[in-house]
Amino acid sequence: MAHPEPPNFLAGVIEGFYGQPWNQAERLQVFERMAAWGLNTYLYAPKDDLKHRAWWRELYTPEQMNAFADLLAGCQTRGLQFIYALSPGLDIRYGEEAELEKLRQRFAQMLAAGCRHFALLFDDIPDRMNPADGERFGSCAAAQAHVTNAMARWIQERSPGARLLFCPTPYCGRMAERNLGGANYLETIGRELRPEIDICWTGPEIVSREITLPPLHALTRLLRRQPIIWDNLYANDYDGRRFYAGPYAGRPPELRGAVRGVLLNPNCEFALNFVPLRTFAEFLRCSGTWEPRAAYLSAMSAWWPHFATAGQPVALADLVLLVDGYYLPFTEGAAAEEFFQQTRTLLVNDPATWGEDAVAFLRLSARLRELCTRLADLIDRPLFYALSRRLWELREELDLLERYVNARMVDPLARVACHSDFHLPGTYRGGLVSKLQGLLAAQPDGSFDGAARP
Ligand code: GDL
Repeated sequence: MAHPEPPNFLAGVIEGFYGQPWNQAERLQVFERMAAWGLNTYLYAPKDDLKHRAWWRELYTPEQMNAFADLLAGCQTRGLQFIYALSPGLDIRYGEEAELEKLRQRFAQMLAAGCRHFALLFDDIPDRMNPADGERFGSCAAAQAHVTNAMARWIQERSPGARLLFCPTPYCGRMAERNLGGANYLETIGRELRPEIDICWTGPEIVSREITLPPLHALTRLLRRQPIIWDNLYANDYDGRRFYAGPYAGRPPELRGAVRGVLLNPNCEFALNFVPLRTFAEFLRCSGTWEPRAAYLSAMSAWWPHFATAGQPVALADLVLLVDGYYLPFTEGAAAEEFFQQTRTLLVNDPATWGEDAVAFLRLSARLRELCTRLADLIDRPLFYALSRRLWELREELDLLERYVNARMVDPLARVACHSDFHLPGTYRGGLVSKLQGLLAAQPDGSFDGAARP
């Protein structure tokens, strides 16, 4: 079958996070949304598919290949391109022909199922090689360029016009500054990697609050090509307590002209990616200035029908208040930020002066807590399961704060200790991780101080 030429600008989704990969139904659903919203590329790279990384030499079973064939068909019928990624960097011996042969076998299996585009990822690996490779190549960059170029030639012969993506070992500004991967890594890659190979980049940080143009221009000169942004803005695999459902933000619309593509590596929980993908797709299409809050509110209205319940309905304003608390890694949404600031001010003030402020806090907190309870009746169970631990935790904190405020209101001057039978030592904020978290205090400048807490 004739394949359409791939679009030059890659816009889409990377399933590239740590943790449980999405299931087949979720992937097909993401394809549906991507096609509806004008995205064109899905990159398969779940870190914890054993055969993507740890067991990169192992062929898939026929059953696993059937599942891939369905995914490939799912992309093809929707005009999306499917990119299959392998991450061999944990233990590959770059100079050995047998290792290249393993890579060819893995890609041949995917080619036979109809896959045309590929990626080799060298992120999150040890930045050293075995002595034989060190002697032959001199640097990780040269070794990776050798393997990737060889695979590029091999793929082109079998899949003319194929895209091949490469993720460098230093894949963000901070890592490059620290010379991860060795001195002059990016220069070497820029010089030695065939020019048609795309290079992934996450911005100044692994999770970049902002991605601006001047550093990208410098990077483009170094790499001798524009990069592809692997955007971790919404990735939440590094913090199980959070998810991000705020608007795509911190990137100028001009970004689109400075890179070969932008691919989003989103929340692990598939159900929580509605607003991220929708606002991201809208950002890529927008002309003029980008208004993240407006895009968010419009996406929230579109997401709202997914919150139908078997019990009391959920008001859109309440939902916005909740999701504002799970917005972006570095920012809360306006309603959540205001609630937090008001609560903090209340608690530092003398309870004798609280008056209406305490009543306002109790009203808003109860509204949010009530919403958390109501969401247990969500008809969309995967959505509820994705939310439930966070809802539980939030409800518990609100409940404790309300008990505290109520206790102080009864007798503002007594300052008797506040106890709650629902927040007892051991079961409330207990466990090893919590204890370890208490050992070091994060300072405002990002450093840590062990002396700050006894
Ligand atoms: C990373 C990993 C990615 C992970 C993300 C967020 C890249 C290139 N690699 O470093 O798999 O999901 O951070 O934790 O971003």
